[in-house]
Amino acid sequence: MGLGAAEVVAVFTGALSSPLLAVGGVVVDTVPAPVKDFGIAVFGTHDKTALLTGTAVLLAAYAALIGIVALRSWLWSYLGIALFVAIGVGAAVTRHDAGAGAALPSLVAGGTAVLALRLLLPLARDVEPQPDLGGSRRRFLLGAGAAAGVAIAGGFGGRLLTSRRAVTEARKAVVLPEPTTQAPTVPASAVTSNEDFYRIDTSLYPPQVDPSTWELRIHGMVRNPITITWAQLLQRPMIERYVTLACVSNEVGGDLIGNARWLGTSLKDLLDEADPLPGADQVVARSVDGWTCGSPTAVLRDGRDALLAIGMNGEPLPVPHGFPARLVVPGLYGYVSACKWVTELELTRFVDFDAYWVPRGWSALGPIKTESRIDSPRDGSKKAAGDVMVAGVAWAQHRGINKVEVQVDNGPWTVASVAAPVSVDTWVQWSYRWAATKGDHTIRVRATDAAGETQTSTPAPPAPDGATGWHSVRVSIG
Ligand SMILES: Nc1nc2c(c(=O)[nH]1)N[C@H]1C(S)=C(S)[C@@H](COP(=O)(O)O)O[C@H]1N2
Ligand SMILES: [Mo]
Repeated sequence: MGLGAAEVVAVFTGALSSPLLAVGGVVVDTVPAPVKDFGIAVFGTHDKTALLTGTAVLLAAYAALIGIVALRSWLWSYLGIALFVAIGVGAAVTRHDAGAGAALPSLVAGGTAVLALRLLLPLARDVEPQPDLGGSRRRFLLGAGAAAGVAIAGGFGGRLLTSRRAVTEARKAVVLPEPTTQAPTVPASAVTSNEDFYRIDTSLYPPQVDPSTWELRIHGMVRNPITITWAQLLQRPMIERYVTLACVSNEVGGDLIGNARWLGTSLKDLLDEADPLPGADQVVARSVDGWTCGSPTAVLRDGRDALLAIGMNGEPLPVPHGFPARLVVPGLYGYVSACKWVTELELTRFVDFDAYWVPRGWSALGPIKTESRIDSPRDGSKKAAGDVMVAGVAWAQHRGINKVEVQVDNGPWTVASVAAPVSVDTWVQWSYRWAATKGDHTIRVRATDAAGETQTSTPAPPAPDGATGWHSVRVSIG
């Protein structure tokens, strides 16, 4: 009941002040890397749901324990609730940008828990001495059931109201400016829709940023600190580009990669205006929720289409993808470049500042590695003998793909046909017509980038700077 009440209060004090989300956020920020990697390996992009469900189950067990303790000692049960409140308050007030009311949901949760205990305990006491007489068990179960009902209604009602208060309306009202330079048209099959685009971030509830109050501040080691508002951003020249975004956690053959049409203004131009001081080799982008990433200043200024993006596939950025503004940098993994809900760019030096993932064991520099993937046929599938189309994607952002080769079993490497690349910053689609013969076969793929470098066969895990190895699938031909 406490948690349910807290969700209702958090409608007004901010989603992240809910004890469940605040404590969950602390867990996300502090779990040791192996535990986090295990969570992602087991639950994939459902890791957040898994974390919140697990926490709720643990807390239900804790509440039951408090109830049992209360049958023997009020003092200990109150201390148990106080501990729960202390953890909730501690987590909520120490989150980045915590508001004045951050402690309130946890405090109300504690008060509600005490109240629930006082109401239910007398009913529970009646059960003990004479379990089968006078319907005492039934009264207790009814009381407990009613409490659970109120709790669930509060919890879900609160979350529903929170989503109503979200920036959905503000997002709908945004009219994207026309691009000054347009992206070429590309086949729909080479574009990932916003719905299918992978989502990776540390936030348990996506930050709700109203464009009317949004600002981007560029400061630190610059001659000319600048701040731009949403209205000023919309006035800037906008370019439209297809850029393939990839997550460093993507396993060989994985799907934490997507290609979208981004609309945004040149990051290089913004940085030129701020005029970085010599030696400022790192641009730290900071999100409204305190998350940071660091990109090499030289990379952002080398002329590639590094964007302060506001549009994704013709729409304002979806909220989980960074509305109203985020960074998109071709050639760098997301964790070192793609800051969503961005509000600050701080020019600094790599020796002076470690962004979010660096102390957690990931490399400070994260250029995307040349990789390729087989999408069809699927691993483990069965096909009839004869012509089988083998197809997939290959990427080497900002270098470009030169060649894709396919190998069946231990046969020769054969060059696959590659669709005309959109740009060096996007993946390419490749295909190979295979004359499949009866039996079990292994198909492998490897790509060579435009610098002539062939994707390494040596398998490496995602940490610390991206997975390597050749993707293969096993197919049985009958
Ligand atoms: N604010 C914020 N931005 C973030 C992250 C984050 O945790 N918080 N994660 C980054 C990572 S690791 C990746 S791979 C990309 C993913 O972007 P997407 O969710 O739009 O696909 O966002 C990046 N930007
Ligand atoms: Mo990532």
